[in-house]
Amino acid sequence: MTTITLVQGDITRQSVDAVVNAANSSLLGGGGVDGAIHRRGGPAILADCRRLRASQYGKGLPTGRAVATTAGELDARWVIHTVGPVYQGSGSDPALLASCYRASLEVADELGARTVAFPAVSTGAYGWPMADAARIAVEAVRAAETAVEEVRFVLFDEQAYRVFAELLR
Ligand code: AR6
Repeated sequence: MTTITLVQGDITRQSVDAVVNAANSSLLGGGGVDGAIHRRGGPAILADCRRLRASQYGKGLPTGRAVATTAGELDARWVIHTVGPVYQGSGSDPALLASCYRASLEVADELGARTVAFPAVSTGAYGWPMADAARIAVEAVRAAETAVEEVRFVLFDEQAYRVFAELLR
């Protein structure tokens, strides 16, 4: 039974088994959550990402997929990198966003992670409207068959927190 919890704050400050990164397919860093994770987690994360690019992800990590690295200096054992879809209005595919959550939880299960912190994937630079992204995220987690005991959504601002809280009421 997976419990969904909500926190307003910075995902890099969470103590969990795995922190999910809203990455891009290059796996080589960026802004938002990605920038914050690499800054606070230190260079070991990027070193692992480069190894992934040099081995099984030569062309990058496809949208909707997930892969784990060390969490470096974060208070976590792993970072699970997932690539959300860029929002494209009516042409956007919610299944790809749902896949980020499902794939991340599959990786968490392979690792044996029991507590996993997620950001609201695709709702920053990738432009997905928060209300829609939150509904997709919660539905995907609820539908997942996983041994993860706690899925913690970490929302950066109060408005995002309220959107998730309303959905979970
Ligand atoms: N903790 C929790 N949430 C955060 C934090 C934080 N430290 N910082 C931002 N958010 P984004 P995306 C929120 O842009 O939309 C990067 O450059 C933010 O307010 O991080 O999936 C990558 O390299 C928003 O609600 O991810 C990619 O190129 C949510 O996290 C691209 O951005 C996601 O915003 C991915 O874009």
